[in-house]
Amino acid sequence: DVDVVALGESMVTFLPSRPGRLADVPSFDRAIGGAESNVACALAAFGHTARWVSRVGADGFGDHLLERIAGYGVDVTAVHRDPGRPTGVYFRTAGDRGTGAHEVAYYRAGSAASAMSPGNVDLTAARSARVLHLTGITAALSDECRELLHELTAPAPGRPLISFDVNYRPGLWGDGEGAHVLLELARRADIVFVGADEARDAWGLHGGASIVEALPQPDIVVVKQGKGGATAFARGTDGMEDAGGTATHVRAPGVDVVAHVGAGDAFAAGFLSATLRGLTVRDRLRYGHLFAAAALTTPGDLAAPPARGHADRLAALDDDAWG
Ligand code: KDG
Repeated sequence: DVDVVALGESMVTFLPSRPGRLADVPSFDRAIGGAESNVACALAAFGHTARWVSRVGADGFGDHLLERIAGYGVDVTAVHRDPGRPTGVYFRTAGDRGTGAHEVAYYRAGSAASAMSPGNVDLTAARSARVLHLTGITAALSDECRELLHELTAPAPGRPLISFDVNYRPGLWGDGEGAHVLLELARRADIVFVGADEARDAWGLHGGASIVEALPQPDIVVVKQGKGGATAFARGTDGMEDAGGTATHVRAPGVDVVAHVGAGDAFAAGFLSATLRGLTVRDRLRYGHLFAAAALTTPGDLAAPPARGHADRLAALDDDAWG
């Protein structure tokens, strides 16, 4: 088994060459995006074994995604090529740094990945991992994708630890449509990542206590509060040391934000890395923040994680340094 499998759609991403509205930006630089492959890439770059499971078109953009993601050391051999459907792409504005509203334009309806289903994805490759990382984005892509998530999160003996990042994308869901689906999936996971803002927008839940009450099943629910840090609510059935329904809060280090996109993925990667290493909940949160800091200070969706020795030294600083 590999340490982590991440399953989901990745896209070629076009980032504006200068700030402004999509209507005004004259040219774009090509990058890659995809919440799940971002997690796989960060983990592989940090030294874990990681596999990405997905579908891409039999087109140049599909080639590019495979090359770039494999370049991080991720195993892409279980990614299927679909000659009948294109690779998804998306455009977005820089958004951050006070340049106005953040715009995202997806061209992914009918993409190769949106046709993922239990019948055309290598389920064995997806399950041969210590951790299987999934996100709510996949649930928004199609009924087949939703069925696939249902299948992979079904309780089964020996299933990998299921990590689920809610990743609420209002632009992919109709009004109020995602709330129930995302809650159902989160309840079937072992580790849940959710932004306090997402819980409010998707579920109308305010604050950690109400989120944990709505998610009684997972072992750990991590509520991210942006600059305010993150709180992990642990129930302790996976053998962690400070188990027992405790809440652990770790403040986020202050950084000069270049772009928020990809920070949540980086946080999940850092947290999962520390989970795989058997570290305490507090340390899992610290690694989450360290990976997120690296992503927040780079413009693309996909950020390299901090160097391992550097991250280990920072995570080991005493409580005073972490505030
Ligand atoms: O988390 C970053 C992602 O939002 C980005 O890479 C694209 O996966 C993506 C999506 O569907 O929004």
